Amino acid sequence: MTRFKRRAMTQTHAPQANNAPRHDWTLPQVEALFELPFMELVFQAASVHRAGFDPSEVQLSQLLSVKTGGCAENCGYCSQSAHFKTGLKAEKLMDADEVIARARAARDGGAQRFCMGAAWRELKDRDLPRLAAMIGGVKALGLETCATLGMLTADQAKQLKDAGLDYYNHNLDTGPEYYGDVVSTRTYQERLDTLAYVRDAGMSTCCGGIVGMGETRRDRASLLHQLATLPSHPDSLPINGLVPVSGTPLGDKILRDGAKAIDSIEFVRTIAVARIVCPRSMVRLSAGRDDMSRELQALCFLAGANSIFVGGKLLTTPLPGQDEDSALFQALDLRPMGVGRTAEAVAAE
Ligand code: SAM
Ligand code: DTB
Ligand code: SF4
Repeated sequence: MTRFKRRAMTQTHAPQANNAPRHDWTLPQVEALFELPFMELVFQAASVHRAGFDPSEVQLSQLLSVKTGGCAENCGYCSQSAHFKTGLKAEKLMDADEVIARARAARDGGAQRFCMGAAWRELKDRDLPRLAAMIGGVKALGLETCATLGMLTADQAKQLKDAGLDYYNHNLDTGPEYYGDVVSTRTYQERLDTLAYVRDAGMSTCCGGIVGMGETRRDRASLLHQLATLPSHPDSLPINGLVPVSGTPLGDKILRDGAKAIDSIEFVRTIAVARIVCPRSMVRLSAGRDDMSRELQALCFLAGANSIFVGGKLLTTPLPGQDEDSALFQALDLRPMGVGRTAEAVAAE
């Protein structure tokens, strides 16, 4: 008969009694959370989730790639890097009117936030006027605005804020130790600098990473440790599961080995630890959701995920469609977050 391994129910470094975010997490403490017995970890994470949020509410964001492909960076997972042959056709920056029309459709489909993504290493000043027109137009529809445009200067961050940008997405992607295996054209410190400009300009931050790139558990803990010790926790914390794209070094490795990018239970552990170390962040189940079963998504919501991308497509890779997500919400008795309330208002309640 199989003997089940007994693991100690060690006391971990749970959040403070009032659920106030802590910024003094150490890497060993974050690693210790990963090591908890699974049921204990999910229970702790679900308790933290309930203390800060209504667990039946999930925030819905929709993405649009406003400038696709031809990117100068060499992020080893990305379909849009000009360094790899992925078969993706590079396109120019979209017109503001077309973006606004797509945002209106997203709003009418139930999205609360609209995120505009560009395959740029960094934002160029010459593109700012068109982006400002897009952002202003999307905001006028009553949507929260988000953009992810690569590195920014302090001045560009202020201009985006003035144009009406609520959130800026800029991911750390992985822990500093594994970072060099993922990308070499931009440093970890440059990512941290852009995040600082975004915070200083008064915008909310959206910052997370990718799992399933061949990193170790320690690398995942290290990513979450970085996020939990930022001067302020990310307002949105996307956890992307690697979508293996043929032609990219990291995608090809997974496709060649025929392995799953990451074990499902380990993915749930990552969500749970993110929820515990960043108790007020909106933890977003991001890329990779298309390949997840309903049961796995349910476990992620139980473990504290409370935000998803919707609308059938991320930037270049697929997502479940509206019908599938509606059926999932119905089956799990979930509802879109705070219709009529912003994510910040919900978090502040
Ligand atoms: N170029 C900008 C940048 O890198 O900041 C914005 C767009 S970029 C595509 C946004 C994020 O998408 C990346 O930081 C990465 O975390 C995620 N991403 C890109 N390709 C992915 C893939 N194949 N699987 C999972 N996540 C991916
Ligand atoms: C984030 O962390 N995930 C989103 C959003 N921020 C911009 C992007 C996921 C992209 C997945 C790959 C693709 O569709 O090209
Ligand atoms: Fe460019 Fe962003 Fe893709 Fe990196 S993740 S190659 S910066 S589009």
